Amino acid sequence: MERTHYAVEAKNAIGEKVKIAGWIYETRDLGGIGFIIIRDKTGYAQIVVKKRERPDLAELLKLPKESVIAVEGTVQKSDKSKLGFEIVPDNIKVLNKAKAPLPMDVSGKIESEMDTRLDNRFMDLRIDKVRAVFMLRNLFIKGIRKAMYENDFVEVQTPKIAAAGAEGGASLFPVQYFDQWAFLTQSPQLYKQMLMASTLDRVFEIGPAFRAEPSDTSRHLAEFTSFDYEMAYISSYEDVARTLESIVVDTLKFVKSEGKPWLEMLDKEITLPKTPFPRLKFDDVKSMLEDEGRKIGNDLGTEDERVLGKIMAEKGYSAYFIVEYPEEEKPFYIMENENSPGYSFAFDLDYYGEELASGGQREHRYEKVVERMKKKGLNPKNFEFYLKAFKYGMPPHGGIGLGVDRFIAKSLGITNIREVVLFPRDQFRLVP
Ligand code: AMO
Repeated sequence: MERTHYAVEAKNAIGEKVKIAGWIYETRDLGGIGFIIIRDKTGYAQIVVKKRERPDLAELLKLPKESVIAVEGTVQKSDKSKLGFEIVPDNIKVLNKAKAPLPMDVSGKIESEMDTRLDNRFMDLRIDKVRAVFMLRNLFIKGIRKAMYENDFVEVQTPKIAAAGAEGGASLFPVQYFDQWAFLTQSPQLYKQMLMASTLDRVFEIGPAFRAEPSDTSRHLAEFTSFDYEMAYISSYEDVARTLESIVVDTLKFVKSEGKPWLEMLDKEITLPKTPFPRLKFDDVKSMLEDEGRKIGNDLGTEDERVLGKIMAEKGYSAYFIVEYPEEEKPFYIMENENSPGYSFAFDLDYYGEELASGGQREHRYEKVVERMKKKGLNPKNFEFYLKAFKYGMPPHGGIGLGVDRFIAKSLGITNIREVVLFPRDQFRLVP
């Protein structure tokens, strides 16, 4: 192995022999002595080289920035280095020389355009603040999984190529599937629901979802990461909402405690949302917004959500549910509220003035699902594979879909969702 320690770990190995490896961040030539600062995933280490010990010092210091080297040497304390330690090398090996000039600045001193950064994402990630975002993203995913396992959910993987969409035809991506047409799934909706008739009971998935959305916004992508769960034997949508609230809070607590070094690097803090998250009835939200001079129909637009976000922030809430939406704008799989015609058991979770998740109690009665499909202009024949699961013992159930990229961006106070996605896909970007 070229490495025994990461850069930051070397600090705890004073007096020991270590092997570290990474990219040359900077070199400094002070005549008889030279410094090479290398960077790896964890941070930086300084190599101090004396000319009389390395006659090739000048050459070493001329290595282009971002070349990859491996260093074997002894760690010593250093009061002069701001890292507090340096490495006296026995051996320096050049693993690969970088070409110059670099396609972008990676010192973090000159800010590059978003497009330049995304075109060179591999290099963009060498910037501390960018790397920190993705180390935190890793913790968000880990935190969600941990919370779900603790709540007895089973992790599943459902197909991403399917014969029918669940979230409206306009945003489907067709794919040629052998000699027929198929679609990239917009969400695992149909599959997670079918699993409720399977005894798996409580399932979750973290996976890609595809939407052919031509909208060029800072919160929509053509491919995003969706966190979905579905749970059976609920008695109302409240069971689903309560679960979501605890998953969101537990995940944020986990990231807050495990992500300290990365949060510090970003100079950010995670603020835990005030609990319990308010449950605002759609009609009350409508009145609140109409008092602000907004005209509201059966759904909320981006600007309505933003205004509501402001009102709720003034009351100290960053997360809140909007419950009991009119059924008209909600998908066929949502249960109507029979005691309150025109309304449904659908809810959204909004977070800092933006929709983060939607879900609710589903219609689990075969005849009623078929009825709702027809009402929404869908042909039940195209959904036979799904409807079959409702004929032979489908328990009452509900669930949610949450946009993971939005969750991360909003929690970190990042405006553009592309900042938290490694290789974002939108209508203008298919490579890298
Ligand atoms: P919905 O369509 O509301 O619901 O999607 C759920 C959540 O996914 C996120 N999201 C997106 N994120 C980035 N780019 C996009 N283009 C995009 N579209 C959606 C949002 C949204 O709240 N099947 C239902 C969920 C359910 O009822 O279980 C669904 O997909 O954060």
